[in-house]
Amino acid sequence: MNKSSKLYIAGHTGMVGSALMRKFTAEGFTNIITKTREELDLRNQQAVTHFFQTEKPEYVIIAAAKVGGILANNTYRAEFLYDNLMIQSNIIHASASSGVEKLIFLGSSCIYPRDCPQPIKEEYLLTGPLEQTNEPYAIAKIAGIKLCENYYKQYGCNFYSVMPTNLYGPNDNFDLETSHVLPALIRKFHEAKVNNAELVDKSTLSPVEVWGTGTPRREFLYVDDLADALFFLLSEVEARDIYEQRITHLNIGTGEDITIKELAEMIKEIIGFKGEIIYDSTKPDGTSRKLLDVSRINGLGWRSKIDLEEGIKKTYEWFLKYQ
Ligand code: GFB
Repeated sequence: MNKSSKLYIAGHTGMVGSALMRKFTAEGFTNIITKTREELDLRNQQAVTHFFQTEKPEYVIIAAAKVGGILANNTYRAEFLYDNLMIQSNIIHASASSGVEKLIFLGSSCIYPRDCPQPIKEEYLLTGPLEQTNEPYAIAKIAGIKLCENYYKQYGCNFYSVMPTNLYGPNDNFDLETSHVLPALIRKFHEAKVNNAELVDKSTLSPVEVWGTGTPRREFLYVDDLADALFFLLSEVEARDIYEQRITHLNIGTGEDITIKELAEMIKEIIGFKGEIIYDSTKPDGTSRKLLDVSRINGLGWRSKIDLEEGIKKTYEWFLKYQ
C-alpha cells in the first residue's frame, strides 16, 4: 500500500468512518473514495457490484453498519440483522469479484457469548449463547467474520475482521433513545447542568437518570485510537497473519474496563454537574461485563494511546461545538 493507493472507506460519514478520513488524510493518502448513503445504497447488491466494477478500489475498510445502543438494538431487531447482513455481504462479495487487494471488516465486542470468561480472547467466539438485547446485530457481525474467513479459505482473499470494544468520540450519536451509554451521559449531564444553571440552592437540582443498576462493566475506546489501529493493520498486517494463529479476527481495545456507575461519576465531574445520580433498574443492564483481551494486537505492535478521561474531554468539546 502506498499513499496513492485507491482506498474505499465504506461509511465515511459515521463516527468510525470520519475518524478514518481524518487519519488517512493526515497520513497523506490522496486517493480515498467515498459515497454517501444517497449516492450508493449498500444494501442494494446490483448498485454495490456496479460501484466496485467501475471504481475498482484496491483497499477497503467496512465501517458502514447500522449501529445503536442497547435500546435501539433491542427495538429495531430485524433492521439490525437485515441491514448489516446486506451491507457486509454485498461489499465483501463485490470486493472478491473485483480483485480488492485487502479488506478489513469491523465488528463489535457483542459477538462474544454473554457469559464469557474475562478478559475475552478471540478464541471465545461461538462458545456459548449470545446476549439477547443485541443478538440480531451480533449474528450479523459473526456472519461478516465468517464471510471474510471463508473467502480467504476458498479464494485466498486478503480479507479479515477486527472487533473493537465500545467506541466513542466526535460524530457519535447523542440521541438519548438510540445512542450508547457514553454519549447519552454526556448529553444528560450537560443538559442537567445547563437547565439548572440559574438555581442557587444546589440541593433542589433535578437528578440525572442512568439506566440499569450501574454495576455492568464496559471498556471504552476513543475512535481516533481505532483509526490509528486500522491504519497500522492495513499497512502492516495481512489476512494470513491472523488465520495462521487459528483465530478469525483481532480484538481492539484498551484492556481496561470500569463500571457504568464509575463512568457516570467521571462524566459528571468533567461536565461539572453538582446534583445527584439515580439508577433506573427498569432499563436493561445488558451483558454484565465486556472486557477484551488485547494481547494479540499489542503483540503485533499496536496499543491504545488516549485514556478515558482525555477522550471524554475531547468528546465533550466536540459536543459543545456541534450539538
Ligand atoms: O452503551 P450501551 O447502550 O450498550 O449500554 P451495550 C451500556 C450500559 O450502560 C448498559 C447502561 O448497562 C446500559 O443500561 N446505561 C446507563 C445506558 N445509562 C444509559 C443511557 O442513558 N443510555 C444507554 N444507551 N445506556 C451495545 C450493543 O451494548 O454495545 C451493541 O447493544 C454494540 O450491539 C454496542 O455491541 C457496542 O454495551 O450494553
